Amino acid sequence: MKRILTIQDISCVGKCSLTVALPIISAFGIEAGILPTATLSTHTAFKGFTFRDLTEDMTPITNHWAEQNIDFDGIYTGYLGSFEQIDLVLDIFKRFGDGKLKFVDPAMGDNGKLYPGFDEPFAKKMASLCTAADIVVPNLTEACFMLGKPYMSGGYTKEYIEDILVSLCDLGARRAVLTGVGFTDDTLGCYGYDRETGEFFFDTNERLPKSFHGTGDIFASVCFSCIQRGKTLPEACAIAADFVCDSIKATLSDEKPIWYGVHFEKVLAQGKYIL
Ligand code: PXL
Repeated sequence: MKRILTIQDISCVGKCSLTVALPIISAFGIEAGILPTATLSTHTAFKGFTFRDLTEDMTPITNHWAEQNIDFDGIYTGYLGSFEQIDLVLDIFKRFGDGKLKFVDPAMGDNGKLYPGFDEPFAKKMASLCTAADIVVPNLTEACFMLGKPYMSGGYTKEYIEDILVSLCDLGARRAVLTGVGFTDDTLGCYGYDRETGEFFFDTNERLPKSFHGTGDIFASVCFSCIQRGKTLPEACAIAADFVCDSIKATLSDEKPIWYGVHFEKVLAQGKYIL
Protein backbone atom coordinates (compact mmCIF):
# COMPACT_ATOMS: atom_id res chain seq x y z
CA MET A 1 0.00 0.00 0.00
CA LYS A 2 1.25 3.47 -0.82
CA ARG A 3 1.91 5.96 1.97
CA ILE A 4 1.90 9.65 1.18
CA LEU A 5 2.49 12.78 3.24
CA THR A 6 0.17 15.76 3.15
CA ILE A 7 1.20 19.03 4.77
CA GLN A 8 -1.55 21.56 5.55
CA ASP A 9 -3.62 22.97 8.42
CA ILE A 10 -6.40 21.46 10.47
CA SER A 11 -9.43 23.72 10.20
CA CYS A 12 -11.62 21.97 12.78
CA VAL A 13 -14.88 22.94 11.06
CA GLY A 14 -15.49 24.15 7.50
CA LYS A 15 -14.55 21.22 5.25
CA CYS A 16 -11.17 22.17 3.82
CA SER A 17 -7.50 21.25 4.11
CA LEU A 18 -6.91 18.12 6.24
CA THR A 19 -10.58 17.38 7.02
CA VAL A 20 -11.04 16.99 3.26
CA ALA A 21 -7.67 15.52 2.25
CA LEU A 22 -7.65 12.73 4.84
CA PRO A 23 -10.98 11.09 3.98
CA ILE A 24 -10.44 11.46 0.25
CA ILE A 25 -6.90 10.07 0.16
CA SER A 26 -7.90 7.16 2.44
CA ALA A 27 -10.93 6.34 0.29
CA PHE A 28 -8.60 6.02 -2.70
CA GLY A 29 -6.78 3.24 -0.85
CA ILE A 30 -3.71 5.25 0.08
CA GLU A 31 -2.28 5.68 3.58
CA ALA A 32 -2.28 9.38 4.48
CA GLY A 33 0.51 10.57 6.78
CA ILE A 34 -0.01 14.15 7.88
CA LEU A 35 2.07 17.09 8.99
CA PRO A 36 -0.33 19.71 10.42
CA THR A 37 0.87 23.29 10.00
CA ALA A 38 -1.68 25.00 12.26
CA THR A 39 -4.91 24.32 14.11
CA LEU A 40 -7.81 26.70 13.49
CA SER A 41 -11.30 26.58 14.99
CA THR A 42 -12.61 27.07 11.43
CA HIS A 43 -11.03 28.15 8.16
CA THR A 44 -10.42 31.85 7.72
CA ALA A 45 -13.67 32.72 5.93
CA PHE A 46 -15.52 32.43 9.26
CA LYS A 47 -15.38 35.46 11.56
CA GLY A 48 -13.26 35.28 14.73
CA PHE A 49 -11.40 32.01 14.06
CA THR A 50 -8.69 30.84 16.46
CA PHE A 51 -5.22 30.04 15.06
CA ARG A 52 -2.46 28.02 16.70
CA ASP A 53 0.75 27.95 14.72
CA LEU A 54 2.43 24.51 14.77
CA THR A 55 5.70 25.50 13.07
CA GLU A 56 7.70 24.58 16.20
CA ASP A 57 6.47 20.99 16.05
CA MET A 58 7.29 20.38 12.41
CA THR A 59 11.05 19.73 12.68
CA PRO A 60 10.86 17.38 15.72
CA ILE A 61 8.13 15.40 13.93
CA THR A 62 10.11 15.03 10.70
CA ASN A 63 13.32 14.25 12.63
CA HIS A 64 11.52 11.40 14.35
CA TRP A 65 10.31 10.06 10.99
CA ALA A 66 13.89 10.17 9.69
CA GLU A 67 15.13 8.26 12.76
CA GLN A 68 12.46 5.61 12.16
CA ASN A 69 13.29 5.40 8.43
CA ILE A 70 9.74 6.38 7.55
CA ASP A 71 9.33 7.27 3.89
CA PHE A 72 6.57 8.44 1.58
CA ASP A 73 5.50 7.76 -2.01
CA GLY A 74 4.55 11.37 -2.58
CA ILE A 75 4.12 14.71 -0.83
CA TYR A 76 1.11 16.97 -1.27
CA THR A 77 1.16 20.45 0.27
CA GLY A 78 -1.78 22.81 0.77
CA TYR A 79 -2.42 25.84 3.01
CA LEU A 80 0.81 26.95 4.74
CA GLY A 81 0.70 29.59 7.43
CA SER A 82 4.07 31.38 7.34
CA PHE A 83 7.27 32.10 5.41
CA GLU A 84 9.14 29.79 7.76
CA GLN A 85 6.80 26.91 6.97
CA ILE A 86 7.55 27.29 3.27
CA ASP A 87 11.29 26.96 4.02
CA LEU A 88 10.57 23.91 6.18
CA VAL A 89 8.57 22.31 3.38
CA LEU A 90 11.39 22.95 0.90
CA ASP A 91 13.66 21.10 3.33
CA ILE A 92 11.12 18.25 3.69
CA PHE A 93 11.02 17.96 -0.12
CA LYS A 94 14.80 17.44 -0.06
CA ARG A 95 14.80 14.98 2.83
CA PHE A 96 11.71 12.90 1.96
CA GLY A 97 10.78 13.79 -1.61
CA ASP A 98 13.72 12.67 -3.72
CA GLY A 99 12.34 10.86 -6.78
CA LYS A 100 8.78 11.09 -5.38
CA LEU A 101 5.83 13.10 -6.64
CA LYS A 102 5.89 16.57 -5.08
CA PHE A 103 2.46 18.15 -5.59
CA VAL A 104 1.85 21.77 -4.53
CA ASP A 105 -1.53 23.42 -4.12
CA PRO A 106 -0.56 27.00 -3.20
CA ALA A 107 -3.86 27.49 -1.34
CA MET A 108 -3.87 31.20 -0.49
CA GLY A 109 -6.63 33.01 -2.38
CA ASP A 110 -9.58 33.06 -4.76
CA ASN A 111 -11.70 35.45 -6.84
CA GLY A 112 -8.83 37.92 -7.28
CA LYS A 113 -8.06 38.22 -3.54
CA LEU A 114 -5.67 36.60 -1.08
CA TYR A 115 -7.13 34.97 2.04
CA PRO A 116 -6.89 36.91 5.35
CA GLY A 117 -3.34 37.01 6.68
CA PHE A 118 -1.59 36.68 3.30
CA ASP A 119 0.06 39.42 1.24
CA GLU A 120 2.03 39.77 -1.99
CA PRO A 121 5.43 38.94 -0.43
CA PHE A 122 3.89 35.70 0.89
CA ALA A 123 2.62 34.86 -2.59
CA LYS A 124 6.13 35.40 -3.97
CA LYS A 125 7.50 33.12 -1.27
CA MET A 126 4.93 30.48 -2.25
CA ALA A 127 6.27 30.76 -5.81
CA SER A 128 9.62 29.56 -4.43
CA LEU A 129 7.92 26.33 -3.32
CA CYS A 130 6.72 25.79 -6.88
CA THR A 131 10.34 25.76 -8.06
CA ALA A 132 10.77 22.42 -6.27
CA ALA A 133 7.43 20.87 -7.28
CA ASP A 134 6.61 18.29 -9.94
CA ILE A 135 3.03 19.49 -10.24
CA VAL A 136 1.46 22.78 -9.15
CA VAL A 137 -2.32 23.31 -9.11
CA PRO A 138 -3.12 26.96 -8.35
CA ASN A 139 -6.35 28.69 -9.26
CA LEU A 140 -6.05 31.77 -11.46
CA THR A 141 -5.89 34.14 -8.46
CA GLU A 142 -3.03 32.25 -6.82
CA ALA A 143 -1.11 31.95 -10.09
CA CYS A 144 -1.41 35.69 -10.82
CA PHE A 145 -0.24 36.66 -7.31
CA MET A 146 2.72 34.27 -7.49
CA LEU A 147 3.76 35.53 -10.92
CA GLY A 148 2.92 39.21 -10.40
CA LYS A 149 0.63 39.13 -13.45
CA PRO A 150 -2.73 40.92 -13.80
CA TYR A 151 -5.73 38.86 -12.67
CA MET A 152 -8.75 38.69 -14.96
CA SER A 153 -12.00 37.25 -13.65
CA GLY A 154 -13.18 36.40 -17.16
CA GLY A 155 -13.14 37.50 -20.76
CA TYR A 156 -9.55 36.29 -21.21
CA THR A 157 -8.01 34.43 -24.13
CA LYS A 158 -6.38 31.04 -24.52
CA GLU A 159 -3.06 32.92 -24.93
CA TYR A 160 -3.48 34.64 -21.51
CA ILE A 161 -4.02 31.25 -19.82
CA GLU A 162 -1.23 29.49 -21.71
CA ASP A 163 1.22 32.30 -20.89
CA ILE A 164 0.43 31.86 -17.18
CA LEU A 165 0.91 28.09 -17.41
CA VAL A 166 4.27 28.42 -19.17
CA SER A 167 5.36 31.04 -16.59
CA LEU A 168 4.40 28.67 -13.75
CA CYS A 169 6.58 25.98 -15.30
CA ASP A 170 9.37 28.54 -15.85
CA LEU A 171 9.44 28.82 -12.03
CA GLY A 172 10.66 25.22 -12.10
CA ALA A 173 7.56 23.03 -11.85
CA ARG A 174 7.44 20.23 -14.44
CA ARG A 175 3.69 20.47 -14.89
CA ALA A 176 1.08 23.08 -13.99
CA VAL A 177 -2.70 23.01 -13.86
CA LEU A 178 -4.87 26.12 -13.56
CA THR A 179 -8.27 25.52 -12.02
CA GLY A 180 -11.38 27.65 -12.50
CA VAL A 181 -10.71 28.54 -16.14
CA GLY A 182 -13.84 29.48 -18.13
CA PHE A 183 -13.98 30.93 -21.63
CA THR A 184 -17.78 30.96 -21.75
CA ASP A 185 -20.52 31.82 -19.24
CA ASP A 186 -21.73 28.24 -18.96
CA THR A 187 -18.46 26.29 -18.70
CA LEU A 188 -15.60 26.02 -16.23
CA GLY A 189 -12.58 23.78 -16.35
CA CYS A 190 -8.94 23.09 -15.69
CA TYR A 191 -6.15 23.91 -18.14
CA GLY A 192 -2.84 22.06 -17.86
CA TYR A 193 0.65 22.19 -19.30
CA ASP A 194 3.53 19.75 -19.37
CA ARG A 195 6.88 21.52 -19.78
CA GLU A 196 8.65 18.36 -20.91
CA THR A 197 6.31 17.53 -23.80
CA GLY A 198 5.22 21.12 -24.49
CA GLU A 199 1.60 19.89 -24.54
CA PHE A 200 -1.45 21.65 -23.14
CA PHE A 201 -4.75 20.06 -22.14
CA PHE A 202 -8.12 21.56 -21.26
CA ASP A 203 -10.99 19.78 -19.55
CA THR A 204 -14.33 21.55 -19.17
CA ASN A 205 -17.48 20.94 -17.17
CA GLU A 206 -20.73 22.80 -16.84
CA ARG A 207 -20.43 25.99 -14.76
CA LEU A 208 -22.68 25.55 -11.72
CA PRO A 209 -24.74 28.46 -10.34
CA LYS A 210 -22.91 28.79 -7.03
CA SER A 211 -19.28 28.37 -5.93
CA PHE A 212 -18.38 27.04 -2.50
CA HIS A 213 -15.46 27.17 -0.16
CA GLY A 214 -13.00 24.26 -0.07
CA THR A 215 -13.51 22.97 -3.60
CA GLY A 216 -9.86 23.66 -4.50
CA ASP A 217 -8.78 21.34 -1.69
CA ILE A 218 -11.16 18.64 -2.92
CA PHE A 219 -9.85 19.02 -6.47
CA ALA A 220 -6.23 18.75 -5.29
CA SER A 221 -6.90 15.76 -3.00
CA VAL A 222 -8.69 13.77 -5.73
CA CYS A 223 -6.19 14.75 -8.42
CA PHE A 224 -3.17 13.79 -6.29
CA SER A 225 -4.82 10.50 -5.23
CA CYS A 226 -5.64 9.56 -8.83
CA ILE A 227 -2.04 10.15 -9.91
CA GLN A 228 -0.83 8.00 -7.03
CA ARG A 229 -3.21 5.30 -8.28
CA GLY A 230 -1.68 5.41 -11.76
CA LYS A 231 -3.74 7.92 -13.71
CA THR A 232 -2.11 10.45 -16.03
CA LEU A 233 -2.36 14.12 -15.08
CA PRO A 234 -5.11 14.91 -17.68
CA GLU A 235 -7.09 11.85 -16.52
CA ALA A 236 -6.65 12.78 -12.86
CA CYS A 237 -7.78 16.37 -13.53
CA ALA A 238 -10.90 15.20 -15.38
CA ILE A 239 -11.86 12.86 -12.51
CA ALA A 240 -11.17 15.55 -9.90
CA ALA A 241 -13.23 18.15 -11.76
CA ASP A 242 -16.18 15.72 -12.12
CA PHE A 243 -15.89 14.89 -8.41
CA VAL A 244 -16.04 18.59 -7.50
CA CYS A 245 -19.06 19.17 -9.78
CA ASP A 246 -20.93 16.25 -8.20
CA SER A 247 -20.05 17.56 -4.72
CA ILE A 248 -21.43 21.00 -5.58
CA LYS A 249 -24.61 19.48 -7.03
CA ALA A 250 -25.05 17.51 -3.80
CA THR A 251 -24.91 20.83 -1.89
CA LEU A 252 -26.94 23.23 -4.04
CA SER A 253 -30.24 22.63 -2.26
CA ASP A 254 -28.62 23.24 1.16
CA GLU A 255 -29.46 26.58 2.80
CA LYS A 256 -26.12 26.90 4.64
CA PRO A 257 -23.76 29.73 3.61
CA ILE A 258 -21.10 28.83 1.04
CA TRP A 259 -18.26 28.89 3.60
CA TYR A 260 -19.60 25.66 5.15
CA GLY A 261 -18.21 23.86 2.09
CA VAL A 262 -19.63 21.11 -0.10
CA HIS A 263 -21.09 17.67 0.64
CA PHE A 264 -18.15 15.75 -0.81
CA GLU A 265 -18.88 12.99 1.72
CA LYS A 266 -21.97 11.99 -0.27
CA VAL A 267 -19.90 11.64 -3.43
CA LEU A 268 -17.19 9.66 -1.64
CA ALA A 269 -19.80 7.32 -0.16
CA GLN A 270 -21.21 6.55 -3.63
CA GLY A 271 -17.83 5.11 -4.54
CA LYS A 272 -18.29 6.18 -8.15
CA TYR A 273 -14.82 7.73 -8.45
CA ILE A 274 -12.83 5.31 -6.37
CA LEU A 275 -10.19 3.48 -8.42
O1 PXL B 1 -9.41 25.93 1.42
C1 PXL B 1 -8.22 26.54 1.61
C2 PXL B 1 -7.99 26.90 3.03
C3 PXL B 1 -7.30 26.05 3.85
N1 PXL B 1 -7.04 26.34 5.13
C4 PXL B 1 -7.47 27.50 5.67
C5 PXL B 1 -8.20 28.40 4.92
C6 PXL B 1 -8.47 28.10 3.57
C7 PXL B 1 -9.23 29.03 2.75
O2 PXL B 1 -9.76 30.01 3.20
O3 PXL B 1 -8.64 29.52 5.47
C8 PXL B 1 -7.17 27.79 7.11
